[in-house]
Amino acid sequence: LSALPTLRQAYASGLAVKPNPRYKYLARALDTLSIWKGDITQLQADAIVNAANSSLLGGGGVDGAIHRAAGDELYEECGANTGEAKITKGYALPSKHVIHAVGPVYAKSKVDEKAQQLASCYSASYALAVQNQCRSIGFPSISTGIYGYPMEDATHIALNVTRKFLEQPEGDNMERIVFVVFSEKDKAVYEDLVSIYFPPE
Ligand code: AR6
Repeated sequence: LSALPTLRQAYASGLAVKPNPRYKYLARALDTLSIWKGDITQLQADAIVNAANSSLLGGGGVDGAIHRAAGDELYEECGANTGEAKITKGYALPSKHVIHAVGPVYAKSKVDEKAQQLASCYSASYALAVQNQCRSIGFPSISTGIYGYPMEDATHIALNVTRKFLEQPEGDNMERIVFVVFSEKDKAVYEDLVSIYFPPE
């Protein structure tokens, strides 16, 4: 984690700014957030979030990668509903915990419902992280792979929920939040939108 540049460092090295007057400078966030292109199974944090399905028995995408890297011990019997999350140990992963969040399958005809479910994945993940004394957490871009959620819309939701979390007292103990992206294209989306929610000083 200490190797990943924080948002403050990213701004200092020239990350472009797209301000939104709705959100004021939130000093702590600049030292808390990172956007990192990489494989989430390599991240060493107190918790990584998995983009799971309701069976919580593994699947493809990031879920498959996490299950392969964690080993056979990672297996949750009872499932979870869309928008919910469950926590397990990380087993062979470098991270201590895995938070299995069940994102929505995108559908254009139900945008509001899908957005609420995706927001609930992020807030439920933060709540579990806090309950389990996690001080660092890595998120993949939930629902934007196999589940088809448009990347930009999903990123607005991830950043907005994160902003709200860091504004609440519950967020006080969270020291590092890493948005793990899997492609340069996805990284550009995060870098483009992050300053709307987390403007520089
Ligand atoms: N590290 C970080 N991000 C990754 C990794 C990785 N190792 N692998 C993929 N991504 P997806 P979903 C990115 O499809 O859309 C599974 O079968 C990927 O580029 O993993 O929520 C589950 O069991 C994308 O941006 O998750 C469910 O059935 C993001 O992670 C279903 O897929 C999410 O893509 C969930 O679909």
